[in-house]
Parts: sequence; C-alpha cells; structure tokens
Amino acid sequence: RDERMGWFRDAKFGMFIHWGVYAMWEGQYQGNDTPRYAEWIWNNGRIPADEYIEMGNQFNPVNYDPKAWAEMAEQAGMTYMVITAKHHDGWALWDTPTSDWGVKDTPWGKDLLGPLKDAATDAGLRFGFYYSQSLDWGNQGDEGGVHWDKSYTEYGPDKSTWPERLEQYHAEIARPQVEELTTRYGDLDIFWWDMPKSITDDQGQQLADILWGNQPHIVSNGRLTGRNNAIDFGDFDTHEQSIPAVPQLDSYWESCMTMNHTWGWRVSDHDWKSTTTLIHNLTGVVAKGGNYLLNIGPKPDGSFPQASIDRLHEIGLWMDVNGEA
Ligand code: JFZ
Repeated sequence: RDERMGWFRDAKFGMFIHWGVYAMWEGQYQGNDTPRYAEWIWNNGRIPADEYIEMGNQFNPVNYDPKAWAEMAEQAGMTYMVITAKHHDGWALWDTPTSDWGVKDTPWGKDLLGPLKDAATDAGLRFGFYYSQSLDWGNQGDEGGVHWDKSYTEYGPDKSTWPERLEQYHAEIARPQVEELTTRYGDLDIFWWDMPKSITDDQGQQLADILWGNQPHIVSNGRLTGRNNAIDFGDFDTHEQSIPAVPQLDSYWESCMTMNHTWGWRVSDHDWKSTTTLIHNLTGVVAKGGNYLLNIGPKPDGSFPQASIDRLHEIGLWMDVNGEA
C-alpha cells in the first residue's frame, strides 16, 4: 500500500466533479428548490421515474470542453481529478453496454469520460472515477426507488427480497460496470466509492478484486463496504465537508468540500465560499497532512458555473505566488 500511495501523499489539491442528469434539473422541480443536495433531486424531489428518465434522455452538453476543465484545474494548482462516472441516480457518463440508462441513449450519445481522462493526462493531472456502488435508483440498486416512486421499482415495502435484488444488481450492473471502468481507460490513479448502504462483505470483496485485479496501482477511498470510511478495503479516509481538528500525519486522508451547499449544480445557490476561505481550507488541510478535494458541479451544457471559474482563477493567482510546484 505505501508504495502505491506515493503520489497521493503529496497530491495536496484535487478537483471533484459531480455531473450527470441531475444537473439538468438545476436543483429545482416544478419551480421549487428541492431539499438538501441537488444531485439527490430524483429522490428528494420525489420526481416520477418517467419524468426523470425523459429528462435524462435529452442530455446534450454542447459546450462540454474537457481540455478547458483540465486546464482550469491545473492552473488552480490541482494535481488530480475525480469525476462521477455514475452517481446515485445510476446514470452512466460512459457508453456502458450493461444498461440503457446512460449517456449513450441521448442526443450527445458518446462517452464523456475518455476525453476527460485524456485532457487530464495532458494537463499532468492524476485521474480517476467516483462510482456509486450500492445506491442506484435507475438500475434498481440498493433500496431500489422506494423513496421516490413505489410504482416504478420492483422492490416493495417487503424488505425480505432486498438482499436478492441487491445481489442481482451487483451481478448485472455494478460488477460489469466496475470491470468496464477499470479496463477501458488505461491506467487510472484513483477510485472513489460512495454510500455502501447494505452492501455485504462478499460484494465489497468482489468489487475490490475487480478494482485491484485490473488496476494494481490504483488508490481507493474507504467507502466500499458497510462502515462508511472503514478502510478495510480502501487506502484513505474521506472527511466530508470538514477538516479534522488535529493533524493526522501518519495516515492517508482527504477532505472533500463543495464551494456552495451542493455537489451537483443548483441554479439558486448563490452562497459561495470566498476564495480566501477556500485557500484557508486548502492550507489547513495540507498542513494537517491531508489532501483537499474541491468540488465543481458543472451545468447541463457542460460549462462550469462562473462563480467556480472565478474562484479557481483566483486560487491560481495565489498559487503562482505561494504555491509549490
Ligand atoms: C455522498 C453522496 O450522497 C453525495 O451526493 C455526494 O456525492 C458526497 C460526496 O457523498 O454523501 C455523503 C457520504 C458520506 C458522508 C456524508 C455525505 N459521511 O460519511 O459523512
């Protein structure tokens, strides 16, 4: 482990990207802001499945410019990038053959991840994927869609069938998709699991075997199995929206944070952290031995929010004077 962790120990600053169909809703359903995070809008907005899927099928980010994304990260002093290959809504940002729920069945119609990996590599960034291994509302993953639309899901209120359905989802979707993600894009640097929910140790082990079987040098966070952040399978611990009070110099960890109050794009959230606050967070995390993974929630057309662009630029100006190459 220590050998493959080399780059991560010195990574310091990375870009997290939460992007997918949820961006098209812009954090609002029927004119109202939905509760909590905008990337949870299908669930938290109680959006009927046919409406959410119909929206997804129109995804067409005509201004998607992976080179511009990677260059903005690089000029801000970032050294790595993690993008949501699939978030909890189950929508795949690549042309997965295992499900129709993804970018291939849209006007855009083509892989979003490969071009970004190439651009990141060209900009000198390490690169990898976030993958929601357990929650998957579109492909009947953990808990199916019970929160938002009982008529769509095949899961009922009878919880006794969930373990079988969860295993069916792992066999038909999660394991094949992790296989695809870890074989189609050459060498990857980082893999970011999220929200283990009721995944079993065996299901976690199988995903871990696929991951490290295909990518022996990859580093992964500690959110694969039941205990969030238990690093029994992973390499590093993730602090969510917070910075530990005391230095943790003898372990691998990361703080991930948003610039406003949501990971996915929300048009009405104008409460952005100042550049000064972001730099304080960055230096605080790095001084305590961690890496700062700062999130961008791109808009549905593929552009970054202007407030995010401005902050990345200003952080870059500070880096030019104070940063270390
Ligand atoms: C998860 C996701 O549900 C969310 O949408 C986003 O992707 C975020 C990065 O990760 O949310 C979490 C996961 C774990 C904790 C908190 C929020 N946690 O361990 O405190």
